[in-house]
Amino acid sequence: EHRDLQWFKDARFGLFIHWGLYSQLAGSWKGKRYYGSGEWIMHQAKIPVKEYEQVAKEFNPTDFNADAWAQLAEDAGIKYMVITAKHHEGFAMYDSRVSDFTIVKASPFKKDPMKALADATRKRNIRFGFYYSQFVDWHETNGGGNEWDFDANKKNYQLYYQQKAIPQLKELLTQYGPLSIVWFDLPGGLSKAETQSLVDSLHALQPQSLFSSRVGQGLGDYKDFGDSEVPPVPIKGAWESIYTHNDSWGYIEHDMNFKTSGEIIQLLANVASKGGNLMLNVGPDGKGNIPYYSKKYLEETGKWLVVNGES
Ligand code: JFZ
Repeated sequence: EHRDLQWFKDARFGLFIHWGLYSQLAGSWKGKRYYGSGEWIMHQAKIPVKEYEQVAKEFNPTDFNADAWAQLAEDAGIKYMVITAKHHEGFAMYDSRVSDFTIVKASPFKKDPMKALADATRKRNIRFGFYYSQFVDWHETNGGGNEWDFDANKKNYQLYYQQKAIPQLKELLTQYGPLSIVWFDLPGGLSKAETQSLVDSLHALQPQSLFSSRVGQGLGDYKDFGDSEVPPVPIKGAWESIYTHNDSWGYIEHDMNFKTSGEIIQLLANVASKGGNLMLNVGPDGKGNIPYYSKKYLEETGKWLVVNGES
């Protein structure tokens, strides 16, 4: 297959967005504050599925504005956007028929923000893609990772892939127009042959869509380095470094350790000098607002790029 990697190699700068029910929790559960990766709070606090489901009832991101997010990306000089359609918590941030645990069915918001974002980015020629946690799903009996509610020895990962992950990935690849990227994460539960058939069946739906290396078994279309990792020397081929703007991927109210625009520009230059892309993450809050400092420093970065950058 001849998948077009040129746009990706030329892109240099992507925006990663982690947004889900964890954004509503904002790093706190039952009065206790957590730090690190806010999107891992269900795991950190060992929150039972039944209790975690209640968070959806409080999640109503009425400030969400797809055009404002896409405009910020454009102003920052960003060429592609990847957003969490479903993270490890198992909550679909889009209209899924496969599960009831979705923003449309389980939250008072009732709308599909991913549809709006797909449209808003397309209007601005920003490439669009979804992050999807294909193995880890703490909401499901047979999903990877939740061993506080469910017995690890009784898990049937194949069943989870058949009943949730694959049907949801097919929805994402058929209902949002062209997807430039499907950003898989943390592989598990599948052999190389099974991963190959997963990849083939999904690529059949959108042959041009690039799959991240974390689809597993060396079957991705480009290479992702570990979090906050830049190779020491130039690397050939298509690759990406991922960093988050502060210390967490998902929104944490008490995490103010944001990189300044100067630091973002240095990071961009370092990654670009080695031949790769920087995908920088922001974590919008439970109301749908991108944090003030993320907006400010991204806008400053974009202004610098207009004056000093290539495009
Ligand atoms: C994963 C997720 O668990 C995390 O919540 C976040 O979404 C991040 C972008 O991806 O975490 C990882 C996955 C792989 C590595 C490190 C963290 N790795 O390969 O170094």
